[in-house]
Amino acid sequence: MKVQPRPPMSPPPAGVRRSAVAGALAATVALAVTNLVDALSGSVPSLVAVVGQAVIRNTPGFLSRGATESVGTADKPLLLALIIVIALAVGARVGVAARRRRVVGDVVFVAFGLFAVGCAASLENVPAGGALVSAVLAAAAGAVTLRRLLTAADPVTPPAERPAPADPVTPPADQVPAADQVPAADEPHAEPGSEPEADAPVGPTAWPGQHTVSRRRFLVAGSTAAGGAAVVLAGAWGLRRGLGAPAPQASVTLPAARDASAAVGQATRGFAEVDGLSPLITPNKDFYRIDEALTVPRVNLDTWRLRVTGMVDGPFELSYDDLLALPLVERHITLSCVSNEVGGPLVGTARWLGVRLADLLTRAGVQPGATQLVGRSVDGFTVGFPIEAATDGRDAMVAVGMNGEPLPGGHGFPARLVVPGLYGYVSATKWLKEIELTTFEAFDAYWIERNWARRAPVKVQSRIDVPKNYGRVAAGERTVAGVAWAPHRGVGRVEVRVDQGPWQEAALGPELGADAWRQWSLPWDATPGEHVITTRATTGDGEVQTATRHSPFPDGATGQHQVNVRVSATG
Ligand SMILES: Nc1nc2c(c(=O)[nH]1)N[C@H]1C(S)=C(S)[C@@H](COP(=O)(O)O)O[C@H]1N2
Ligand SMILES: [Mo]
Repeated sequence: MKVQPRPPMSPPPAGVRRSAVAGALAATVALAVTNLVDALSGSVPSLVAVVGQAVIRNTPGFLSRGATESVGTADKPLLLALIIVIALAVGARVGVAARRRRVVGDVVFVAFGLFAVGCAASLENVPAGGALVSAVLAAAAGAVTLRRLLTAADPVTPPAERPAPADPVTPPADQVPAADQVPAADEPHAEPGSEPEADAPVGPTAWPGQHTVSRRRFLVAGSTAAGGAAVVLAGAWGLRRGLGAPAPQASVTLPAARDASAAVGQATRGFAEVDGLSPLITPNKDFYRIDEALTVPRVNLDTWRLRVTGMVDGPFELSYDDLLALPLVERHITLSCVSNEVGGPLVGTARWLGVRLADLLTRAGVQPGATQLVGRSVDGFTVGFPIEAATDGRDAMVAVGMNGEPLPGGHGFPARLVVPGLYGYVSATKWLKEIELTTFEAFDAYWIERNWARRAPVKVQSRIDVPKNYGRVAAGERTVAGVAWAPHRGVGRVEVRVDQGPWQEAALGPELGADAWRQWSLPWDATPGEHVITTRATTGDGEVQTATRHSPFPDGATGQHQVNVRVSATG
């Protein structure tokens, strides 16, 4: 299609409303194309995701905290939806602007493409060349669609020279494009006429039937564009759902641990009979997921390497197979998020299989003066924690397995850090690619740059799972039950208090080691009325969970979990 400016004898421009629809549809087509590139390439995220990721990276800490506090883990879908809405709104506006000067549309689509490529270039794991291809295809598809739709939206006008058609309803066939044929933008039209702003042109140049014909033509062109976008999106979806390559985990067989954690077997059943109590081991599909990755980073196992670098005598790198060939340990470790509110869901316990960090550090030879271990992800996310947490005897590891399976994509495949006793944001890098030994003076990790605390040991917490907050129960013999954790130090005791009554010691479930949470339960003779149940835990080394409430920022929430329960008289 030629992209020259319209000749002076151009017909009146399309109506505002149709032009806006045309612009929004063109934007939809452009976004759909980037979605297809995503599905086909497996490595170039859709440009919506690319822009969204750049937005996340550039959002100041206090703003992202506000977002998480107000909408929680819905923040990512909301961000994506917002970007799509903005893109369609801008598209609509551009459609209106381009109805007189088509080139405006071309310019804006190219500008959006360049903007997306700029965003991609700022992200570590988005191939710039791939993003460029995606942007070029999207800009071309968007610009061409817009031109075609605007032309289809142009009012159909009879030639000035000819008399009005004899048939008052049907204009001469040669003046009316067939309904399914979208004329080129520069197709000559004879009648400059007046410039109607409305979709139904009336006035001296209108002829009977004109409105119907032009409307039908636009409807056909518009539905073709919408249908095309739908087909492209469905194709992309299908490709991602199984028609494409199988998940890389499928080709992995994990070796057994040389040194498996004790007490798995029967013990892992825990207090299975208490309805509503968290299972002792959190199934992978139920394990909370927190990260700033808008789309799960996809790692090519053939080229992926884990590098140990920085203040070490002998830096080295490992392939996935190298890593699996090292001695593996398997441990139950409770992982929790610093953003977890008292009583919140951002905590879970898994059986992690991996290589002890201490082994890797011994091999590298940490130089004196190094204080901080930085874990870097393929997408540029970083954590940092004191090197002692890897060398003081605890089972800090580079994990490759979670509950007997290769790490799921959302939990860091192919490898991640797990450090007992530290919140995830300072320790648990997923999609790990580099372990760098450095100092705290030399480097601030991702969330430290956003003002969260540099040191973040997990605070002792106990959570009531049963009964539910604001739940109703019938009077009689009930059970109060939950989980308590103080990874690395262990849980020594859990206590429960009903209303202002005495603290009562709960029974503890099976012990999976100091790094894993404990289930607990206590029989409760529930009497009719409203009750407040409170719990607190004490660590293995004697620290009692404080009642003082504090928000998660900057180093983890404190306070005791309480639930309100209404007990109804039986019968
Ligand atoms: N690459 C990467 N790793 C990451 C994060 C992230 O944003 N990116 N978030 C961390 C945080 S804040 C937490 S709490 C844990 C959560 O791990 P999970 O999603 O497997 O539960 O991952 C950590 N590792
Ligand atoms: Mo977190």
